[in-house]
Amino acid sequence: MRQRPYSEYREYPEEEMIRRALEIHQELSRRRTVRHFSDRPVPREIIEQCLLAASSAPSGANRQPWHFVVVTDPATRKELRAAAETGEREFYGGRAPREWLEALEPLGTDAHKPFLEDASCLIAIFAQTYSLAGEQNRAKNYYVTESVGIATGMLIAALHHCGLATLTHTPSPMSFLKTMLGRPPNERPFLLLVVGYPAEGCQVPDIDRKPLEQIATFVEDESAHRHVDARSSSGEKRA
Ligand code: IYR
Repeated sequence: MRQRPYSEYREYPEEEMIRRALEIHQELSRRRTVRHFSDRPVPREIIEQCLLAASSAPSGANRQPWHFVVVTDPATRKELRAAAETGEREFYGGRAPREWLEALEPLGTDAHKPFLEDASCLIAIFAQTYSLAGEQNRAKNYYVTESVGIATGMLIAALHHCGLATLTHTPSPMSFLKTMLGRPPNERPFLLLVVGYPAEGCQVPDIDRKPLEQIATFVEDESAHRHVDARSSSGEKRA
């Protein structure tokens, strides 16, 4: 493939890098999954730009194996809600193992999905298991789940950055999304993203995020540590 200079890369002084790191940590930490939405419409321009941001995600062999169906039509949202609730009633009414239901209990979720109608915008995300590069010309896609997962994460972050709330809804089963939204055979439903403004007085579960020690392990060059210690003002060796 033709190569070109990476002229859009930006380098920052280290102080600014640290400031930016703190800033993105704070901004993303303010994101919460919301389950109560107002019906306030979301400007289409914002959705379009956020989808383009999501679609800049890295993907296996750059196949960009995703498709986003944006549903704002109230009648379609009503139908999607009905179909989702049918499956969810079975899930909560016996199909889900007891252990799974116990894990969900603190979140207070059940088969009622009013947010699918309340929120003004739903984005059904589809994963393309293969690309249709023309009639009868299938091209296998690679790392589809990873690619679509990364794009979805970027979409959620982009929408949050613009001041919109989201809910990653995983109706079970999800096949109705494919039939109701008329998607082609090379696509499988990945996730239904509910997008909008939180309802007035919206409450969220009082959860914690794991501390750094629990989520990360650093494998570092010990000699690099000694170097830093040697430079420290006291000059004392750490215990
Ligand atoms: N699909 C169900 C169940 C559900 C599963 C998980 I894992 C969650 O974090 C939340 C819900 C539902 O949407 O209610």
